[in-house]
Amino acid sequence: MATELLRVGVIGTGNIGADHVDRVANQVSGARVTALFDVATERAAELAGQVGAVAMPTASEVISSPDVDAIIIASPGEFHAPLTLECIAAGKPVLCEKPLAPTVEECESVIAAEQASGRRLVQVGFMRRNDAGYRHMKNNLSSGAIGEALLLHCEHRNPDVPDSFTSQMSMTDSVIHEIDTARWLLGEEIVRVRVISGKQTPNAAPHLHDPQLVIMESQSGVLVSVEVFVNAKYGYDVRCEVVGSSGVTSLGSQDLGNFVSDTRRTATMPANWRIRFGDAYRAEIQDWINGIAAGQVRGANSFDGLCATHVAQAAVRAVTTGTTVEVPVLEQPAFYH
Ligand code: NAD
Ligand code: ISE
Repeated sequence: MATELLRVGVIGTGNIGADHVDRVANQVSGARVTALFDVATERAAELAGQVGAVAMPTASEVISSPDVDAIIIASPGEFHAPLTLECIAAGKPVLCEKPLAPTVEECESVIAAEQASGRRLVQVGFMRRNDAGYRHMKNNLSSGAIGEALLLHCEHRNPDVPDSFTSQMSMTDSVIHEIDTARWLLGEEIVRVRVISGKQTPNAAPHLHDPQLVIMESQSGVLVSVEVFVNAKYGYDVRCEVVGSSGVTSLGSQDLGNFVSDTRRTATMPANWRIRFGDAYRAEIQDWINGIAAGQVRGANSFDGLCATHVAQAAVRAVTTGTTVEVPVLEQPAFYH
């Protein structure tokens, strides 16, 4: 007998939402897209036509639809918490893009509702946990191959950002990935954060500090440095290195292959996050679908989302005040063990 496909609704069909629609429809197994919503109704309708789904008039109708078993939220961050709360109230699993919510209070409301529902339903889109390179680093750490982690160095370079992008958004939109990665790789919490801005690139809008250097410290004292440079121009470049007590494990700039012409060898690198993390997004969505079939949340959960937002908010305060900001260490509820 053929297995029933998971029926997925997608809310927000912009950059990453449209990619997720394509992934569910064409790149992974076990699911199909049945309903979409975007405030840009024409875009949602066009996409729905391409994948045999229905464009619905509101997000609430997607969530409550009897033709939807699970939901992906890919709207801007400010709508994540209210939509996630609706999914929990409907008892439906949800993959919410990062951040779980921009404020700690909203993340807490999601955690409270999820626990009250008695079922873990929420996964947060920290897809670097599904990237082969980061997984390799995590294995090298947990196997003891490099000894004890002492330092974690990260680089996060985007080619460019719109003029509306702020120094604070470098923390909440970009560095939040390194915050989750650091927690996941080190297996402990970040306890303080400081942000330093030095010489400015001439390519950033005048209001944006770019690049910035974020220095964090973990519970056991591991120092985590993140260079965030969102107008690096030359490409999308994410690198990471853990220095351990007896070795080093790292993830370099991604090489997409090279060509030789006119006596020159040219290497190609990703132009954006879509290309760099394409395999990771696919693995994330496949794992989410498989997890739902097994009644599990396999990726970052809403407690991870809360912790990441706590650190990101501390980093925002660090940008604004120029001081070192302490981050409270939260006790993980047994529900999320
Ligand atoms: P985007 O602006 O391209 O797309 C957002 C879409 O949401 C737009 O089509 C917009 O019309 C729609 N929208 C706005 N208000 C809405 C509402 N109330 N209900 C439903 N739809 C609404 O943005 P994006 O780059 O696709 O980012 C969307 C989310 O995904 C953000 O939270 C972002 O942080 C996250 N994101 C994650 C990654 C990643 O690497 N995991 C990469 C990019 C974006
Ligand atoms: C974007 O929103 C993402 O989440 C990408 O993964 C990240 O690299 C980029 O800096 C963000 O703007």
